[in-house]
Amino acid sequence: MTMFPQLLDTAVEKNFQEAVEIYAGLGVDVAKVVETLEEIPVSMHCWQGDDVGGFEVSDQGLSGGIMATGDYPGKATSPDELRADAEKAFSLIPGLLRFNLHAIYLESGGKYVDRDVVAPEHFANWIGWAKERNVGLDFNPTFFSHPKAECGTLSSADPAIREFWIEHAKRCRTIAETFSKELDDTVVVNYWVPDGMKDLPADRWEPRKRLLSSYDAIFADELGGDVKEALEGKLFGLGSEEYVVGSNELYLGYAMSRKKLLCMDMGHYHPTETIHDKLSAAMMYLPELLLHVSRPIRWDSDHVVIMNDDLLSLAREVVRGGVLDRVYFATDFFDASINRVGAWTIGIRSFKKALLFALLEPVEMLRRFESENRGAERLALQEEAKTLPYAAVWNYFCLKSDVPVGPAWLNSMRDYENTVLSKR
Ligand code: RNT
Ligand code: ZN
Repeated sequence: MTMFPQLLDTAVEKNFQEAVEIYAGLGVDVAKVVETLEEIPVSMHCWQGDDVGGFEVSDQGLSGGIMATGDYPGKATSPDELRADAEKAFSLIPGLLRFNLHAIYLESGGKYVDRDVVAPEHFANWIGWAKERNVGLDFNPTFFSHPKAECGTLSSADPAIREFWIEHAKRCRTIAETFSKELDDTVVVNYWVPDGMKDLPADRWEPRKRLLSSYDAIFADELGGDVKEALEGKLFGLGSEEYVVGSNELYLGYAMSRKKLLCMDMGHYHPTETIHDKLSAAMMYLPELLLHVSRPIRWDSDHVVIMNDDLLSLAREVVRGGVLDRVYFATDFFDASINRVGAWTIGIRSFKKALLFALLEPVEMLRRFESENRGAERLALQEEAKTLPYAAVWNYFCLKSDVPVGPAWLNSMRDYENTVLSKR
């Protein structure tokens, strides 16, 4: 079995000191960067751990225009397994993490509890775990994988179906409120509904009107605690290729007029459209945003995040805009074809690396070149930044955070697979 060597602490520290000097020469204060990175929370999505299955007693199967493909062995089949797997991933990822739950991850003691009766008591174990681990929780109502979600949810033409899902959402708000009070923390709730049509609709208007009035009904009551609510639009999904009721424009307007957050998922736009340029536009009007950190490939919006240009561009915009305190980061991908603890770790380590890369860029110099119309220097310095020793800073950050440095985390993943996951 391949064992990846762990770098010596002394080598990590030495390389780090060299990097500090190199960056200082470009006006970048590395110590400050590391401090900033440490404080940026990323909300790790629970659903990579079990392919978006959840723990409802009657298994509905994944539906709603999203799909997890692959059958790599070892997925979590109970809340305890999911918690153990998440903890394993936590031990491999540096810096602050939160945990992002969906309503279908309830624990109902073997009884079937339908969506319109979910309550805080079904999340008591999660709250206990979060307290013990000192990790914040975020939440999502689940508007998919349910017989009443087959022909729309909050935009359905059938008032009884709408009522059912409005009730679900209201109950989820109470759960989030409980999280916030119990953990004395801000909780982000994200609303994503799969409502849409495969082919040319006769009417694009009425479903949108109904969706808006459903949301207005959901949000009618003030919530206690500190709960932030975001709406996530989408261009298309599997089986909703032509029309998705909750589109980006609809939710941008809704978020602005109702003082909610807009959630932008990196995989929810035209296949070649990226979201980094949208931040400085949307945030002229929106105080806060939720970002779903993901990676689209062709028709799929949820591949494991890697440090590609899209990710770097997004990190840059948040950093350069100085809006780290106005943006919430949540990961959203699900790959059932690889080790799931590995998927979480790859994705979130990559995202944190991208944030670090952005924080280390010599932005002051770049801005000066820009104002002096020195385009070659501006471009050259951005290219040179790609070969600056950011990896030395990353390694130091991992060491300081007490997680494996470099590919050594793979030893731990493999060990967990052999001793735990493969026994399931
Ligand atoms: C689906 C959305 C949504 C889901 C999760 C499970 O296209 O991206 O965020 O992935 O709610
Ligand atoms: Zn998403």
